[in-house]
Amino acid sequence: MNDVSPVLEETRGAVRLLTLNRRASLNSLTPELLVVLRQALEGARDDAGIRAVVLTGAGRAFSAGADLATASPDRDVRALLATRYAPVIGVLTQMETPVVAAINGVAAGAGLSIALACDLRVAARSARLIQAFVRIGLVPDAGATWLLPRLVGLGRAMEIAMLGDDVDAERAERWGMVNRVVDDGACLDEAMALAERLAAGPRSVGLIKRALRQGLSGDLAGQLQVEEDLQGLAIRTADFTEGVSAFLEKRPAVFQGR
Ligand code: T3D
Repeated sequence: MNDVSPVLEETRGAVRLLTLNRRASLNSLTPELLVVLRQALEGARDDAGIRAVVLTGAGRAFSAGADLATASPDRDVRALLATRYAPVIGVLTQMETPVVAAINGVAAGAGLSIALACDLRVAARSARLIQAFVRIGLVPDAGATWLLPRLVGLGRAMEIAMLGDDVDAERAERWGMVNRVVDDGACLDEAMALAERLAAGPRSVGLIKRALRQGLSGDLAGQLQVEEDLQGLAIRTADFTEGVSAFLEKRPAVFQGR
């Protein structure tokens, strides 16, 4: 019996670091890993002391997607997607706590979908992002067909998904799939630095995430309403009071995330 967790958790100040941990198969995704990952994300979401999350992979990969060693045409893939993958994508995109992906190496298939569902992405220079589904006769899943065109536009999404070619880190940055490319050894440090900045930010960081995520699905009139609601919340936070006081007193603001 293997008692090593498929997702490692570590707390660094106000940042929770989650590491996909099946390195022998490039952190391929099993139903068990997806359950543990969802629980770890929910734990971070529900912990008042955690104000940002970093998600990365152990070893030389972020994740190579679904574990193909156990894939089979007989599998109830609809149930698998609905009960294992969708909840992970749901919590990643709906939790107010921002999530930064440190794409330390290859991210393929549903492993890439999970990275695309994070709020910011830092890629190691040697990382490859691969919509590998078409290579094995599948359709992109775990939100990829929704997330990818919103990041790169429809034309580029068509190319990436239908050809399934490797997208190197530099092209991923040019096309908007990742926010930063850094030297290989610096990927986690850069992601942690971004997460620490977010963790030191005001409560409105989480409200901004909500606003931008909701805006992807709605129309302008609806979004103006979303902004009214969220600004109504933001203006009553202690962080807004602190932000204005700090501005008037010409000093850096010290936010508490509330
Ligand atoms: O049923 C369902 O679950 C449906 C849901 C599907 C969602 C999906 O994610 S479908 C897409 C699944 N992923 C892939 O098709 C990618 C498969 N992997 C690759 O194409 C390559 O491994 C990579 C391009 C990612 C990396 O290539 P490379 O040359 O750097 O590494 P490698 O030698 O191919 O892999 C290293 C080891 O990891 C190797 O095992 P070994 O020979 O050392 O014992 C390889 O078999 C294993 N591995 C890599 N990817 C997977 C995997 N084992 C299981 N599942 C994998 N996805």
